[in-house]
Amino acid sequence: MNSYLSIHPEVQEALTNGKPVVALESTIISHGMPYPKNVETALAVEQVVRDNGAVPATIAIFNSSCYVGLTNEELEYFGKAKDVWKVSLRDMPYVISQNLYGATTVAATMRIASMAGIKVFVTGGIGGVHRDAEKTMDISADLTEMGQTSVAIVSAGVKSILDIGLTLEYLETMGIPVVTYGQDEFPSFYSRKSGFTSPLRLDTAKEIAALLDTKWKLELNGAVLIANPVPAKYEIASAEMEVHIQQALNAAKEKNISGKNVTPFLLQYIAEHTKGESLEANIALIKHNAKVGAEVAVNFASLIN
Ligand code: PSU
Ligand code: MN
Repeated sequence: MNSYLSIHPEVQEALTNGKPVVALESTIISHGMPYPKNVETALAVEQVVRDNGAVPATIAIFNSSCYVGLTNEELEYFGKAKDVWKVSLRDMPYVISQNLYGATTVAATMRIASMAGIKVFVTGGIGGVHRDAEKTMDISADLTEMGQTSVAIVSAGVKSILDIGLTLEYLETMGIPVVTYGQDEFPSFYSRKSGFTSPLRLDTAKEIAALLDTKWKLELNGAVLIANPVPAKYEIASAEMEVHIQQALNAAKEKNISGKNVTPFLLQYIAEHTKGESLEANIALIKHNAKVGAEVAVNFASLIN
């Protein structure tokens, strides 16, 4: 056992007995949503995972250790505290050796989930290739991590703060299957549409689990990205979001926002300027992702046991 891992006893019991487990990230709690909605959502998402037959394992860093499965009090801390680091792969050794609090991104969460033996991970939106990346080189470590770590990620597609076309190209280069659940078009987080046809489509959790099992038995290491469209009722039209996204991008440029601050800045700007609507969509889609992720984890566990 890796000495930097602290696995919650309930999660450990499930892993030991081959029961389905779903990993969840903490950057979305500390840096992706305002308090107290972030904590309420994190708790509700864990409950959705349980209701659908899997054990939730929210991942974060503290006490110089990677925690897999948090208590409600720990979740509350990560939602409330202001001094929590946003931890991608490159930040892990610093935050652990300095004994700081770290909320893990998709990249860091995937890696820690994989260390613990968890195969399915649910989030809202992934990082990707940013607009203007040909000038800024801003490509999320989420993508390079997906190229090497064998965990399935359920997200609501790619947010259009990113360049969706370039992100899909990058995923293809890295050999990462991109499967949209139940429709032909790749979704763009707030919207079920993006203008891009999904590279692959599957209509059942069972078929997705079979794809995962096949990929990894072929020793094709790396992630599978499962894009789950936002429920239609909560969808926000792309044209409406584009106005806010353009304003957010302009504000980021004016303020010279760079590096790891870009994504949190854009997310916060958009959340503030679209008020309740985008937050409500965000909460609805992550709960829906949790349901699909749990179903995939349940089907995958039944295949390998
Ligand atoms: N996109 C969202 N919500 C989020 C993030 C991205 O819609 O909360 C977070 C995730 O934790 C993701 C990270 O892994 O931002 C990507 O950051 P960066 O672009 O700096 O790699
Ligand atoms: Mn970046």
